[in-house]
Parts: sequence; C-alpha cells; structure tokens
Amino acid sequence: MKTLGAGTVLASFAGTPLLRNFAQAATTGASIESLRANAGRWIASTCQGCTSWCPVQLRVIGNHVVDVRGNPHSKANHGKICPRPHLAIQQMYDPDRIKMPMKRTNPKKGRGEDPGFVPISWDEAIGTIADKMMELRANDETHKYLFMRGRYSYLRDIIYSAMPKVFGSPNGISHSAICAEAEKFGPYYTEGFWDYRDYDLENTRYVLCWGADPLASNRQVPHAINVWSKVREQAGIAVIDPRLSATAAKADHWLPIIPGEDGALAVAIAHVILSAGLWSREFVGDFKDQQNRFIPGESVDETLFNEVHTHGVVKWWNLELKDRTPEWASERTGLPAEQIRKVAIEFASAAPRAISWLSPGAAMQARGGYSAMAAHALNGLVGSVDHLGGTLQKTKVVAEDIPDFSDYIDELAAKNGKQKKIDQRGRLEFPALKSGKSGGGVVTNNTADAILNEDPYDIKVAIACWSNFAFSCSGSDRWERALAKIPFFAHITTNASETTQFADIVLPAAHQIAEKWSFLKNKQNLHGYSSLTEPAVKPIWDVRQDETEIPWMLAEALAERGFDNLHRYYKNEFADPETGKKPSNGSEFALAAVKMLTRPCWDSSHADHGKYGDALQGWDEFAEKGVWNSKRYQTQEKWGHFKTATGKFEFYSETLKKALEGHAKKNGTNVDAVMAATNYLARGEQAFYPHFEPALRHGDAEQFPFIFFEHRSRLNREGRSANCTWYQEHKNADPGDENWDDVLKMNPVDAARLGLKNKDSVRVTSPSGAITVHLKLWEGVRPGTVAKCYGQGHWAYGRVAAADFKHHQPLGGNNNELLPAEYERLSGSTARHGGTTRVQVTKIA
Ligand SMILES: Nc1nc2c(c(=O)[nH]1)N[C@H]1C(S)=C(S)[C@@H](COP(=O)(O)OP(=O)(O)OC[C@H]3O[C@@H](n4cnc5c(=O)[nH]c(N)nc54)[C@H](O)[C@@H]3O)O[C@H]1N2
Ligand SMILES: Nc1nc2c(c(=O)[nH]1)N[C@H]1C(S)=C(S)[C@@H](COP(=O)(O)OP(=O)(O)OC[C@H]3O[C@@H](n4cnc5c(=O)[nH]c(N)nc54)[C@H](O)[C@@H]3O)O[C@H]1N2
Ligand code: SF4
Ligand SMILES: [Mo]
Repeated sequence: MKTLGAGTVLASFAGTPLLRNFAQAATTGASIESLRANAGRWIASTCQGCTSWCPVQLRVIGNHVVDVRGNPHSKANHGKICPRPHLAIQQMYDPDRIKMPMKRTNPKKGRGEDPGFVPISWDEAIGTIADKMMELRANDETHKYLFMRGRYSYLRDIIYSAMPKVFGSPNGISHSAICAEAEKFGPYYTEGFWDYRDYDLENTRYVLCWGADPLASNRQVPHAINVWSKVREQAGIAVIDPRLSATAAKADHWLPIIPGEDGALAVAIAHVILSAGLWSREFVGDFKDQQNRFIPGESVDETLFNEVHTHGVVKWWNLELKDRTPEWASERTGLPAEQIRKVAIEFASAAPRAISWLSPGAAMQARGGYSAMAAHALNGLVGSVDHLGGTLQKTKVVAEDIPDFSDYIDELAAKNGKQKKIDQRGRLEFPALKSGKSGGGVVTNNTADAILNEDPYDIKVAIACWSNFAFSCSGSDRWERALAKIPFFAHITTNASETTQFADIVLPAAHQIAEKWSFLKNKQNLHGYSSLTEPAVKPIWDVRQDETEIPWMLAEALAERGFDNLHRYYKNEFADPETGKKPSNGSEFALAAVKMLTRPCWDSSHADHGKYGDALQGWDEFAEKGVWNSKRYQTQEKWGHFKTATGKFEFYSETLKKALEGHAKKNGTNVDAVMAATNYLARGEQAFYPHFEPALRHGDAEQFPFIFFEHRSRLNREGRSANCTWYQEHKNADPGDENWDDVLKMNPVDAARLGLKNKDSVRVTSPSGAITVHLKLWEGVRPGTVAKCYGQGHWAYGRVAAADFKHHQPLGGNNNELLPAEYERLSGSTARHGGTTRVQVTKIA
C-alpha cells in the first residue's frame, strides 16, 4: 500500500529486529526484500472484514503487527486473501480508537450534542453498568435489559445468549436481519437449507450471478479471485446487477436489470428452461412419454409427469411460469428478451455444472422473498443443487456449544425471560419465518420503533457490542431517537461511532484481528473450517476482550451487588480442558472458553476428533496452525432427503405453506391476511411458490425521478473501513468510484438532460431523508437509476471518516439516511436493495 512508505515502517519499528535487519542488509549486501520477507513471526488469526472469516496469519515483529497473509494451512482460502485484511491492521492502529473507558457528562443526547466523554476506570465503568442492571432486578423488570449484537465470533453466546437469559431478559437482538436473512429464505423454502451456499467454482461451467459480485464481495472472495481466471476460461459468466460491478466488467453477459425486478427475470428464465426442454431429467424427472409439453401459454396435466427429486414442477409451470415469456419479462426488467433467452439457454445447457448464485442484491428487497426462491429454484430445475460444479450446502465443522446454563436461571429470570422479545417478531406483519418458524428470526431494524413506541414495553438498560445501528440500519434517524430515549446505554466498541455518541458508558474493545481470543466457523472451496484468532500482540491501549473479559467483569460486579448466578455460571462451568483449571479472571476465562469450544478440533479424547476432518494433535498444534479443515464436501448426498416438508426440492413449497399457515393461525387469521400485512400482492396459493412480484418503491416518480440503489465496496469491512486512509486512498478500486470521495453515480444521458456535470455537489433527497455528495457521471448505471456505495457518510467514527469530526460533518453521505426502514417481512429483513426508494437529485449552487 503506497501510503505506508519505507520511511513510515522504519520510523515506527525503530529498534525492532526488522530495523536491525535493514541495517545488516546495508552492510552485508543481502537484499532488503529477502530480509523483509523473513523478519518476524507469523501468528494465526481470522480476518473478520466480512462474513468469509478467512483464516489468515499476521506477521508480528516485537509487539507490532506489520503484515497479513492467508493462512497456508487452510484448504478454504489456500493461503489467499482479498485486499481488506490489510485494512484491519490500520484499524487496529487507528489513532482514533477508544483508549480507555469513558463516561458521558452531557445528559443531552442527540446528533450534534457533544457527549462530553471523560475517562474513567474499568471498575467505575463496569460498576455503573452493574448498578443499572441491579435496579432492573430489584424492580422485577429484567426484561427491560437489551443486548444488541452486531459482528461476532463463536464465543458470542457468552455475552449474547447466556448473559441476557441468566440475567432475566429475552432480548439478545442480533444484526442478522440487516445482513442477509432474506437471502437464506430462498434456499430454505426450496431445499430446506437456511444458510449461505458454497459453490464448486473449480468444476463449474456457468455462473449466473444475482447481484453477487464475487470478485469484490459476498462470502468467499479469496477463493473466488484465485480461481476466477480458470472460471473465465471454462465457464460462461452472466451477471444480473443494475451496476457494472467488478464481476460484471469481466463477464460474458451483463444484465443491468431495473432494481427490484429480479423475480420477473427469474421466472422468465425458468420459463425458457422448461419450454426449451432443458431441465434436468435426472433431478427433476420427465414426462412419462418423454414428450415436452411445456408449451408457452398451455397448462399441463400433472399426472403425465414423473417427478424424481423435486416437488411441484408442473404446478409451478401451470400456476406461474407458462406465460412468463422473455418478452413479458423484458418489459418489467428493461433487459432485451433475446438476452434473457440466451442466458437461460446457456445456463441450462452448461448444467448441471452450473451455478445460480443468489446474493442479497436480489433478495434483500421489499418483495424479495419470492425472488430469492425463484433465483435459487433455477438450480433445482437444472439439477445443479448439491452437484459437481453446482451449488452446495456445507460440511460439518466440529465445535462445542457453551455449557448449559439452565441451572443458573432463577425464578425471576425464568419469568421475565419469557416476556415477548422487543423486536415484535412473530406479529402478523413480521412473520420472520427463519427455518420455518413464525417469529423464528430477528427483526433487527424494527427494534428502534419498538423502543420508541414502548411496544411491547420500554427498554431501560441497553448494551451494544460491535454494532453501529445508528449508522447501519436504514431509516437511521429512528435509531438516533431510540438510542437517545434509552435511559442508560453502554457501547462496547473500538471507535467512537455514531452509536457511541448516544452512550452513557463507553467500553473500549480489543480489536478483532490481534487482541483477543476467538474462533470462527465457515466454508469456502468445498471445505468447512474452524479458524482461531489469537491475541498476537499486547494491546497498546487499555482495552478488553468484548465477548469474554467484559461479560466476566460484569458478572463479577453483579455478584458483588448480590446477584451471583452469572458469575457462578462462568466460574463453575468453564474450565481449561487441558488442566481442568477453572478461570479466576477474565483473560483466563477467554482462553478456557476458546479451548473448550474448539476442543473437538484438537483433543484426541473428544468423540468427534478426526471424524469430520483434521485430527490436530493437541491445543499447541491448533494454536500454531490456527485452522482446522473439514473433509472435502461430497456431492449428491442430500439428494432424496432434503430437509423440506416433502424431502424433495420444492418448486411448490409445502414447507412455506406450513410456515405461513402456522403464522396465520397463531395470529388468528389466514394466509391472504399475512400477504397483505407483509406488502406482498400474492393471494391464495400464489403465496406458496416462487412467483413474480413487482418492485415496491417509496416516492412517486414525478417528484423523485430516479430509482436509487446501492452496493458494497471491495474495501468495505462492513461499516468499519471509512476511517482507514488506505480505504480512502484506494476507493477507486470500485468501478466508477473516486478516491477520498463518496460519489453518486449517474448515467451521462440523465446528467446531460439535467445539465449536471462531474464533481457537481448535489443534494440527494428521498421521501425519508437527504444527503449531500459529489456527482459522478458513469455509464455503469442505467438511465433512470442512480447508485452509491455504502459505507461512508460517517458523522462520527474518526477524523478520516468524517469531513469535520469535531462538528459532526460527514465525508459523503450515509445511504441509510436515504433508505426508508422498509422490510422483507417474511424473513424480517431490512430491504436495502431492489430500488426501495426513489430520489430527487438537485445541484447545489
Ligand atoms: N445501507 C446499507 N446498510 C447496511 C449494509 C449495506 O450494504 N447497505 N450492510 C448491512 C450488513 S450486510 C451488515 S452485516 C451490517 C453491519 O452492521 P453492524 O453490525 O452495525 O456493524 P458495522 O457497521 O460494521 O459497525 C460495527 C461497529 O462496531 C465497532 N467496532 C469496530 N471494530 C470493532 C471490533 O473489532 N470489536 C468491537 N467490539 N467493536 C468494533 C464500531 O463502533 C463499529 O461502528 O450493516 C448492514 N447495513
Ligand atoms: N467487500 C466486501 N465484501 C463483503 C462485505 C463487505 O463489507 N465488503 N460484507 C459481507 C457481508 S456482512 C455480507 S451480508 C455479504 C453481502 O453479500 P453481497 O453479495 O456483497 O451483497 P450486497 O452488497 O448486499 O449486494 C450486492 C449487489 O447487489 C446489487 N443490487 C442492488 N440492487 C439490486 C437489485 O435490485 N437487483 C440485483 N440483481 N442486484 C442489485 C448491487 O449493485 C451490488 O452489486 O458480503 C460480505 N462480503
Ligand atoms: S474475504 Fe472477507 S474475511 Fe476473507 S480476507 Fe477478505 S475481508 Fe477478510
Ligand atoms: Mo452482512
């Protein structure tokens, strides 16, 4: 990275072995490169720049992390990384980090109010929180305690699950529904898999990306960028994205769809596959006489078809697909009918080694539940599900759960823990049907309204960790008001983000990459893995590990105040599995916890040791290698027993039917009423199969002429990159974007019509908010739409992320101030995609 020149390195590591090596190089003539390459130790860690959670190694010299690379022991990313772990190092050494606990001195809360934070001791900070929590116990209202979790590791349950439940609150609220739950809805209600898929890129012959941009984002970037030249040689690539993404720029076809119309395209592709006779005979089955009766416009007699591993293909054709021609879809999607037909035929002809790759882009839309199903159902039609070169589920990654804590839940906690959850999940308008259950998932963003309306009750004490809902949730102004309303709020964070501005107590968190113990589980490249994170260096500042040390300290403080159940649970149920020693402080607790939960990876006395993958010999080997690899994924083992209601891949989802009917019954009504309450137009049976729904948009076309949509940055570490100079310095790595800026991209045709030019300052206004940014004329968005990257517009966070940190002036604008708090309600998700809002763009003189 060019901003970190040799001078900076030398200055900051003076006296370290590296510097001595440089001095030596000057006298011995050895190349500086070779010395540089061999200096320091490589220590295992996990990158948490995105949900890929790649096993990495950090090069540590003295007490400094100076470099990062992929962990060569990992079969998932085989020693590769994307650009973003480098930013993690910058984040860790960010001078704007919170360096010690702080308390608020200005009781007034709001944007622009200086919180007046002053340093305090850890004892005072933790004691203050414990006092507030004890008030809830004394008043029999422990359910009014709320814990908000954003990003996490698999030690999360200590603070997110055990702590609220033992204390007596149902309110562990995660960020999942602002992330990608609507995406999981697609594979769940077709093949019974509530998760992200893996993809057999090595063997594929076609990749059809639905908003997925695997070269820059989504969930396996290192593997994808490493294998993509091979994919390009041997496979066709088509990208459905309103924006010319990095992947679209290298694809055979770019389909710049009108945002939110993915459902129309997906059913048209299905129509072509069936009418052209290109479905999988092996997976789906065939007509008894092998004559293709899928003739456009004509219904088919169900009894003439023998279905094999799927359910309802003829029904789907009759009820939805028969009239969904490419010509019909062309009008909705803005794509040429010929292109739709061609892509459908290429995809199906390459199958079953073909991938229909669904991303949040085509799912996290107000009516995205059914487009997610439709896009994923294409894999079912062509038999690429759980198939060589196709879309896969996952292998088993061994790990233990945290120890059972039910014995530590006292009467009060048991009673209040059964109160309704604050996010209103399971109500008629919020089915949140995770894994088939009404209210099974979280409705993250609705928590703000629930707090504001005190419905089902008021929240009195809240803690947020590694989350920034005042920035990351659409309709973010509601969060500003909700956080201001909570009488006592503490934030566990590395940076003084937007959310922190509302805190009464700020607890400085150890940075994820090298200051704490944790582990992560995931998959890439047909291998699951468990990846360790180690405190590779001693933190420079007075920080604590968020998921272990901090709850331990809180438990201790609660015990001192008369409620010792949580402390007894942490103290008695956790022990170092090698020595049997129980923890006596937070840092021992962290190490005991990570060793206990990862034990099956490395302890030969564990029943699962070596059964599903690597058989690491002892903790030391795991700590040294940092990663446990699963065996390679075996395809076609799921065929015949998908976890759906029928055991088949469902084009007519009996699984969804059951879930919707269950939800309707619970709310004393019928499925039509559920559809109406969740903003879907489907009525009757339509609710049970993937079908077309028109996009839902806020704002009328007259006043707000542009459809606004957004995308991630190849350099975004979720919402946490903007304070890194390397991020700003390389922002133009995103097609169409500019360094040190946050531009709104508009097609030159539209700009010419409005008399707008490059770099104009423009006011972008939606029905719910407005931001001011620079304009960029760019052919990578279609006329009538405008796009902006997500991740900037921080009015708090640090000096780099803000234009003027002191005066709360953002650099760029936060998309969540434009986006309304709209939902894909069947999954409880926030609808950030699909062109949910229209905007007006006006030049600022
Ligand atoms: N408009 C729009 N909104 C989005 C998205 C989008 O693409 N567009 N993306 C969505 C998605 S997919 C997700 S997953 C969410 C993420 O949203 P959040 O879960 O809210 O996470 P971040 O915005 O990344 O912010 C995390 C906060 O934690 C703190 N922090 C940073 N590093 C650390 C650390 O190492 N440890 C601890 N304890 N704290 C830390 C900082 O205060 C930081 O602001 O945002 C969602 N919001
Ligand atoms: N670089 C990077 N990678 C990441 C992350 C990150 O922060 N940065 N975060 C990780 C996380 S937390 C998550 S949840 C995943 C998200 O996974 P991604 O697949 O990256 O999802 P998004 O960024 O939400 O959606 C991306 C695409 O949808 C397109 N899009 C917008 N509207 C529409 C539409 O109506 N139709 C279609 N077809 N496309 C549309 C956008 O142009 C964009 O290219 O990524 C993970 N990977
Ligand atoms: S893909 Fe995500 S987890 Fe992997 S190296 Fe890149 S940012 Fe880190
Ligand atoms: Mo996410």
